Amino acid sequence: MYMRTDPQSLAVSAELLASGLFGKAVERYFFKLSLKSKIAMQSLGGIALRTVRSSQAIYLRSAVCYYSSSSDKSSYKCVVLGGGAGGCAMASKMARKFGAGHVAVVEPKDDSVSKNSLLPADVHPGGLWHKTIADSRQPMGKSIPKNAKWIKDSVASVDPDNNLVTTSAGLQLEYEMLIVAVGLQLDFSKIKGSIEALQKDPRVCSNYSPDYVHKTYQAFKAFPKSGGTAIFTMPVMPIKCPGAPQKIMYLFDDYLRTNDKREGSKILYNTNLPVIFGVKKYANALLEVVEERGLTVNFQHNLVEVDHTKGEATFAKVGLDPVETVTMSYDLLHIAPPMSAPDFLKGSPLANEAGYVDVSKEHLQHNKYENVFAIGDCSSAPTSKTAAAVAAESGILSNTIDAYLKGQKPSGLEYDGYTSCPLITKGGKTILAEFDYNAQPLETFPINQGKERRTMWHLKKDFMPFLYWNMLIRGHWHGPRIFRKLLHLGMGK
Ligand code: UQ1
Repeated sequence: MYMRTDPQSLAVSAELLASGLFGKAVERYFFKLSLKSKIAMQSLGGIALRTVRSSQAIYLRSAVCYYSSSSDKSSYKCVVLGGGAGGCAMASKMARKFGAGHVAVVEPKDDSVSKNSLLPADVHPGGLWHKTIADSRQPMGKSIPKNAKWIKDSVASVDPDNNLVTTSAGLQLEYEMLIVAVGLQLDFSKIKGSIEALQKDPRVCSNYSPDYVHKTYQAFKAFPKSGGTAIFTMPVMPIKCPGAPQKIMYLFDDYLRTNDKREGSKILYNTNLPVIFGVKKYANALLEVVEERGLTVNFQHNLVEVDHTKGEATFAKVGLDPVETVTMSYDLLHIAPPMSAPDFLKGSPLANEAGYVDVSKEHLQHNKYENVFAIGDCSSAPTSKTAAAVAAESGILSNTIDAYLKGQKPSGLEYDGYTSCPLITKGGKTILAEFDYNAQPLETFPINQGKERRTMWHLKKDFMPFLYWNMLIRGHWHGPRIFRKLLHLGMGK
């Protein structure tokens, strides 16, 4: 029945429905059923009703229960919130599964931006990187699958008890299954003066913001030839792409060296964390890089204020009671802002206490609402939030949804937290960190990935964008697990 979605059927159905109490009763009844019984009802009802030609009116009424397309309310088998990597990957999979017209993607942005854009790919410093900002994005309409409906709006609220999403423009979307993939929001407002500094001070930049990423390379170029102080900040976790705040520092160091400006300059990495990286193997490798390049790391320094009129940044020293602050002058300040779950999610029935979608970390299915799933940065899965994690999660979630549609509990392969961070340590060199929930390395290649390597730089620079745009967001890339198994001859994890 739910196949009858063409406008004429719907128009007729709408009329019949409006004029008949019976139709309303059927509608209410159908929406109260669980998805499993709905599917059973659809099949049984479909067979029965199709054979009784005289009951066409009832048939049409039932059809409209699924696709009542009045101007402010519509229904879908699957609604996906978010058009980022996870949203597009899952929308592609679901649209292939359910066919055209059954999947909606709610996403307000015009452009689709690769997580690569958080990385120096966007910055393109002085020929170190043969890519431009434009390479890291494409129009959203190209990323959202053609056979899914793009609803260009943001989410105002989700009512999972009634399977209903309301958008900011007041549109109501009824769903049978909901996939939440809304990412994280950037909380620049938590750093006093940072937004004004980003708007007005050419020395202040952030690769995390699509609005200010273009300033980074400008700030590189404007850095005083006579020397100065550059500060790169790392906020309270979790953030997306947690390697990005230090990668840009390594590229800046490289930029200064290439342009004969390094002498007389101080480069500081002021991080809220007590470690440079959460996995010991890679942390040790990075500490060697930092030492060799003469970079200063100030642990447990959290950026709290920027005064661009004085060119000063103030940091709270973490863990001290009473809190102590230290103010430093800058000639370049790269800000990685704190992040959090989008506001509509915080405090919603879908969220855990921290505001993330409360899903099982093994199967990504909601802990309370079995027809709700999450992927990517907005989920409560305690992995490091990267596109590589999204890739691995998309394979797991696909299995979870298949099991759900068969009325089964998810079983089989569990998500091990696989994530990856290609740590660019200079133009031409990358440490490819790959690890799991337990911060244990989970490396694809049978070589020591803790070493800076040119091969990994090429993998990152030349292959990852292809993988992202052509495989991941189309729902065809589930991470390198199979290759890891093959390359390790089936041994290891
Ligand atoms: C990966 O799967 C992925 O997602 C597409 C990334 O983001 C763009 C990555 O950076 C990395 C490293 C991986 C892992 C892939 C391989 C082949 C090791």
